[in-house]
Amino acid sequence: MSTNATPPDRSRRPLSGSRRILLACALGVLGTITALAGSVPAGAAASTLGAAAAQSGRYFGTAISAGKLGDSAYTTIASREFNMVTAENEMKIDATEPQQNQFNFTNADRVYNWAVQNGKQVRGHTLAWHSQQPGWMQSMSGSALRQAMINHINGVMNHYKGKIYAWDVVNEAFDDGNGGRRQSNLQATGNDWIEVAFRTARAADPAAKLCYNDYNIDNWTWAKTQGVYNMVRDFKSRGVPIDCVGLQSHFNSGSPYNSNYRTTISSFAALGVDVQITELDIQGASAQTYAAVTNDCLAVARCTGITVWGVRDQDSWRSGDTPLLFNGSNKKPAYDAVLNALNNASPNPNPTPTPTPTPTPTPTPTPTPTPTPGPGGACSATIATVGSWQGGFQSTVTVRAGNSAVNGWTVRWTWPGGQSISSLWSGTHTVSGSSVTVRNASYNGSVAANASTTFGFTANGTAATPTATCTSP
Ligand code: 9MR
Repeated sequence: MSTNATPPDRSRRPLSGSRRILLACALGVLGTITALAGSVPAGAAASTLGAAAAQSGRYFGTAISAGKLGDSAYTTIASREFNMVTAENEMKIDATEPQQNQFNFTNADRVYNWAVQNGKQVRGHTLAWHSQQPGWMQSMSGSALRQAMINHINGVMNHYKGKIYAWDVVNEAFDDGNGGRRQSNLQATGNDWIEVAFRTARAADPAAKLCYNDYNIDNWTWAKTQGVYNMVRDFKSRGVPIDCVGLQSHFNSGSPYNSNYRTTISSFAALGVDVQITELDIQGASAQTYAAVTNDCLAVARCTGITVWGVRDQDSWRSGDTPLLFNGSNKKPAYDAVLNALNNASPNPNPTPTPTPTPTPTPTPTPTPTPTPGPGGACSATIATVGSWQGGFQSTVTVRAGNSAVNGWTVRWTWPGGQSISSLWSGTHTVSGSSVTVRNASYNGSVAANASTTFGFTANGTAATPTATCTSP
């Protein structure tokens, strides 16, 4: 971690100050309550979007750009109004892993630190996407790309482990027209790339909600909406770990708001996932449409929050559409409409449950063989199952040096019952029958005396933890 701030872990639930207030009211002790950040006394209207949303246990967020954090007009509004932050570009793949295996969190941390220092939670955006890939990834394919995707998810989620409310694990993986998958280099690695991404993400940070995020899945009648709905239903039925669906909700004349939006939200929620409106902007910013969107979210208990895609119109990726809530420092009519809707919400009757960890968690207790400190250069390896599902599992292998440093290592094991590796990261592997040989990657071959490194894999078959041997040249 290189973040300067170490915030409390608030990743599991949106703000709940108002619920505490209401409870206190019922106990008749209102007069003794000290103000809670982001909350309002019962009966009074909240004066900011974040505080108003918190009254029903929800959040109201915005996209933030690191490059604008020096603009005090921008930060004044952003810090006052919102209690959730998404980095507009800074946590994307090209920003966080510009060269393969060289992670860079400089700008991502600027946004993250600004958010937590101003009392906000953070949505992570995004880990696996066909767009904004760094050049090295764009030119990859097949198992190398699959492995690079897994490695990227692990690298970024590990950096922010325990600190992110929800991650957009996979972004925009569906085709606009037909409800099928979008063609991309990631899709070409095999149709299971999305579930592998989610399983990897769950193992990397079990505290974060894991979302699938897309645009043009707002209108319930559209094929793309149905395609994503069917995928989420399938994931839930097979125990693929998914906690939420992000409806980007970029509304314009080509993709207008439709009153069946509430059906979309409630239908996804009925599958057992949260719904978050993740990138809201509306061409022309009709106050009526902004109110309708807000009320549609408020009508569904598992619609846990709304994020607008920028602070002021001038900050929007579509600034010509004037689609946001502020014109310069001025609140637009749409702002008042959203604030009123939030203030009129009844307390969420069924606030967000704690995210369920992997629905079919079978963390196999792994016997931990004591590493045998051997002669100079010796190493040991231990395989642990971190998650499993019908027909597959994911493991982490810890490679530990003995009393001397090792420079290069090889781990070998034999599968007991027909297992096979589907994807392996932080190492390179070869297979001969049931025997697996894994050699270090370029960046993790050197392990100091008594220190350790890890690699990981997903595999087909019944979870197994065979004894592994480790040798060092
Ligand atoms: O707002 C983002 C803009 O600054 C970038 O140039 C653009 C590049 O892809 O991405 C924009 O954000 C997108 C988001 O990451 C995913 N959904 C669509 C958003 C608008 O294009």
